[in-house]
Amino acid sequence: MKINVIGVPLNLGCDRKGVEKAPNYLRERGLMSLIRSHGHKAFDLGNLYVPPVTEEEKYLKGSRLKYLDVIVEVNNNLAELVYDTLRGGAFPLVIGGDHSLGLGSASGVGKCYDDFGIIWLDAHGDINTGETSPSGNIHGMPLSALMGLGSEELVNVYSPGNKVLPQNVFLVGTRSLDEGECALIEEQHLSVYTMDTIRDKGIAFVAEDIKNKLRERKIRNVHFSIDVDSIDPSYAPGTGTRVPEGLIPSEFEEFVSHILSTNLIKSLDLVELNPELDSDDKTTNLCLSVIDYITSRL
Ligand code: HAR
Ligand code: MN
Ligand code: MN
Ligand code: MN
Repeated sequence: MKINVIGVPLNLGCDRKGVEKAPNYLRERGLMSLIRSHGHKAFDLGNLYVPPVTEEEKYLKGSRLKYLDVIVEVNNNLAELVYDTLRGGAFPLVIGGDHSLGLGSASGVGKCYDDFGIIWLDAHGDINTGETSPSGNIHGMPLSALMGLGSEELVNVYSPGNKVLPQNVFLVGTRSLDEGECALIEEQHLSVYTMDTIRDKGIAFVAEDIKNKLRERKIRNVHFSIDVDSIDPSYAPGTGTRVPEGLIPSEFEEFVSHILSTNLIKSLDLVELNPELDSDDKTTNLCLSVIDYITSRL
C-alpha cells in the first residue's frame, strides 16, 4: 500500500508546548523505516507549516476559542493534503500535534467520500463547542465541528457545513466528558462506548457492535482518529490531558485489529503524544509499536 505520512506540529489547540515535537521525534526514532518494513511504499510529506503566534493573538475578535484563525488555516491545508492523498490512491497517516487536527483530516476524507464514518478513540469526547468548552481549547471541539455544531469558522473549514452525520460517529474509550458534551450526546443520539461499557461488555463486543452498525448503515469508508490518551496513563504518560482507567495496550490492539479487519479504514490520525511529558520515551515507544501494529495490518 502507498502510505503518505503527514506531520502536523500543532500545539495551539491544546495551548501547551511539547506535542508539536512529536512528528519529528517519531521520525528520528525510525517511523518511516518501521512503516516500510511491512512492504509499504511510504512517503514522508513533511510537516505542515504552523505560523508563529503571540499570546496577544490568542483571543482574536473577542472569541472564546484560542488561536482560532491559525487553527482554521492549518486544518484547511491539512484537509487538502489528505484529500489529495486519498485521490492519489494513498493512505494518509496523520501524526500530531494536538487533536484539533482531526477537523482537517476528517474534512479531507469527507470530500473524497460522501458516505463516511468516524471512529474517535479517546478519553475525551472532543465535542465541545465555544459555548460549552470549559477551556477554550480547540482540541476539545473538532468532532462537534465535523458534525456541523459550534463556531461557524470551525464548521466551515475546507467546505461549508457539516462533514459527517452524527449517526456515523463512534466514540470509544470515553471517560472524561463535560456537561455540555453529555447534553450533546443525548441530543444527537451519538454512539458512545465509554470505558464503563468496555469494562462491562469487553472490547471485542464494542468492536463487533461498531462493525455491525457500519454494515447496517452501509458505510464503506471510515476515518480512524486515535488520541493516545485513550490508553491508560500508566502505559502512556506522555500526553497533556491524562485520564486514569484507560485501555490497556492489549485491549487497544484487540480493538484496532477488529476495526482494521473490516478493510473500511481509509485514513488515520495519531495525536496528543507529548514527548516532553513522557518518562523514558514510554509513550513514544508505545506510539511506534501502535504504528508498527497498524501498518502490519494495512
Ligand atoms: N474536555 C476538555 C476541554 O474541552 C478537555 C479536552 C481534552 N482533549 C484532548 N483531546 N486531550 O481529546 O477542554
Ligand atoms: Mn482528543
Ligand atoms: Mn483526549
Ligand atoms: Mn513489525
